Amino acid sequence: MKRTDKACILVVDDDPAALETVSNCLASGGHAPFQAASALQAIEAMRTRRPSIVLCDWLMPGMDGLELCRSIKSRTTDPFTYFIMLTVQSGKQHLKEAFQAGADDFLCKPFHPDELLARIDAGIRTADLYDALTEQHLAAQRLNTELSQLNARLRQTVNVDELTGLSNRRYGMSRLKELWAMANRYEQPLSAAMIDVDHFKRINDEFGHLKGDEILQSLGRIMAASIRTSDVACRVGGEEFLILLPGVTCEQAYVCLERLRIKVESACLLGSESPKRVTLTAGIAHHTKAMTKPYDLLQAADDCLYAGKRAGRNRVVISSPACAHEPPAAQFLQGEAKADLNPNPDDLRKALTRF
Ligand code: GH3
Ligand code: MG
Ligand code: MG
Repeated sequence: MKRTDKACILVVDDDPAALETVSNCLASGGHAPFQAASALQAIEAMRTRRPSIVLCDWLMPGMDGLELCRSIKSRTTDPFTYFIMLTVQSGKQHLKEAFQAGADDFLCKPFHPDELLARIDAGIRTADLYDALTEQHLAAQRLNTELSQLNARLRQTVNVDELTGLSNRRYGMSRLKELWAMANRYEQPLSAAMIDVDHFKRINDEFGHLKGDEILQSLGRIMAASIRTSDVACRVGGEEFLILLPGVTCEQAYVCLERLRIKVESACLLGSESPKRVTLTAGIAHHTKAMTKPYDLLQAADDCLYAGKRAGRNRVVISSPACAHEPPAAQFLQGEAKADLNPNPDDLRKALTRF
């Protein structure tokens, strides 16, 4: 809690005459102290007024000045309070005991008014310095929190595609490098699917760019819902997507992408009268020992994608030489030369249910 008054001084003494003497002396120095006639009253005043300085008698009935000092100094969450012990106990042992209890200064009664005012000034300077440091510390903490939030947002924007909410190309490429290294080291399967929306330019031309954007957003949602958490789906270009499937063979990837293709074909319709379907073509490649770099995997998937485009679109094409265990049906898919022999996706799906 913040103080109500920075130079607020609390005088604590069970002797009303002593309270008056000290208060008058402080008033002569331009201060406006307030009073407490016991340690308990002082504790209540600490809570409500937040004084910078407590000028306290030692010997009081009930809680004495030493205990009050310990109690005030043990409250680490409160603002700093400069504690001056004002006592008739002038021995060095008493002085030592007061400082050990946390007192910041020690003054013997009877005191000289100038000395009391000089010590009060020193106390105000110290309390002000503590307040300034606390303020700086709080400001630094606020700044740190803001910075962490900004950093989290920055990390998010650096890796996420704004339109679809999927990962972006940068993130996809960095994950590809990691997954490629894992596939090499542990000889685990790794498949990649390049996906391109069919005739998207026509969609934009016919229904407008905004509708085109909505379609891309729907595709993003469908893709995100269709993959496993270990898969990585990202938008790599305008209407082009990449899905990385670690631990997944080419045949399993085919089943996954074929399911996605069917979902998109049935979910994304454009126009109300004789609605047009949005379709996509996908090319799948599988990590092989013959490949020397991650780009080879993307290139192989891209080759399949374009073979699929040439063969009539709305299909999934797999790069069969890349498959560790080539499915019988995949014989139709070997190489670009045979691309137009691509089977009807339904026939291929039936054949692949065995895998
Ligand atoms: P194909 O079946 O051969 O892939 O034909 P296509 O028309 O999809 O391919 P093309 O590369 O000729 O056109 C892609 C279009 O995608 C052109 C471009 O205006 C559009 N496009 C790219 N980025 C965005 C985008 O963020 N929003 C929208 N609405 N359209 C985009
Ligand atoms: Mg396209
Ligand atoms: Mg394209």
